[in-house]
Amino acid sequence: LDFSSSPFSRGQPRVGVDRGPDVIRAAGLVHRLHEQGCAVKDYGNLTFEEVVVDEPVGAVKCVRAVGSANQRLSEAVQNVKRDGHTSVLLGGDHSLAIGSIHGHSAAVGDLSVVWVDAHADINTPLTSPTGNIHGQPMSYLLHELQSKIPVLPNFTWIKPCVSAKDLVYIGLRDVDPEEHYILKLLGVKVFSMSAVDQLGVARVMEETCDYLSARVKKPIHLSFDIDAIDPSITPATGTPVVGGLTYREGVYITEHLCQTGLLSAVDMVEVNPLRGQTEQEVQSTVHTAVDLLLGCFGRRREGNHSSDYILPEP
Ligand code: EXY
Ligand code: MN
Ligand code: MN
Ligand code: MN
Repeated sequence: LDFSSSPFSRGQPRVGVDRGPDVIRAAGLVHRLHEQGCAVKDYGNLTFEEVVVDEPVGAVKCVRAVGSANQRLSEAVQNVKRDGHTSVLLGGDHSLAIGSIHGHSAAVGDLSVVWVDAHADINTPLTSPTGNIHGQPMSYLLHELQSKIPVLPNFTWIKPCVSAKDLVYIGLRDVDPEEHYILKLLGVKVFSMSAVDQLGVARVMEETCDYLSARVKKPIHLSFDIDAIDPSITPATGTPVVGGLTYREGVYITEHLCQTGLLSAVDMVEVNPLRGQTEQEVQSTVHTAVDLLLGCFGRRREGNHSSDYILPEP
């Protein structure tokens, strides 16, 4: 698997989320993936051209910077996928899902998207209450919302590439009224925290995979926002919301998706080391992000061993 990491924060107003990739690396992610038998290539941080003048367009902030960074990211992800690798994006804020999903789809065609988040991130530029693009990425990617998206500078390269029927949300608990309207209008499959409480995570994952593979089995893009996990475990993030997934529920989601054999790209976003009150809060957030990624790539809590292991003889 190949990393494209994007120390990018302009999809939201808080400093520090651009340091997410470096703290996740410093926690030994690449080494631990190697240990569990994954061939890993780390491309290092992508660099983005500086956008000097970036006045809001309507209410939407940092449009040009977000547009050009995602164009660069999309190309990086396309290269990784065309080389036949699994793409891992370390963010950065969740606006990066635009380039990550766009690039993934440009290389492999139709995708299933599993979006694990406290938030739906499906505001259009015209419904957004904040103007922050990290609350909007899905709106640019869905075919069904194309007619609701105004022309924006540096966004014209984006082609909608996901169908509403191929999208599943898990963990939602902070959805704006306009977003709720959109989810109902498009009939998007949502497992909110209420559904996780009701069904349990095992049934949520079973139903997620049944739903997504009911027609054809498509490659899966997992977009994991660390704020999906409860802030008692992952507090170092920009928009924490109480009542989230437990560590175990989060890891179960990754183990289950790994077992499908269809996981083709993963985003791990919104880790912000500057939002932790203490070093312990930062470490807990970062270690959880690492464990979720290890779960995506084969780590099992029952234990693992390589297929060529030979028990030593005395
Ligand atoms: N729904 C709010 C907005 O659109 O601004 C909050 C979005 C927070 C997004 C976080 C990263 O997932
Ligand atoms: Mn390669
Ligand atoms: Mn998000
Ligand atoms: Mn979120």
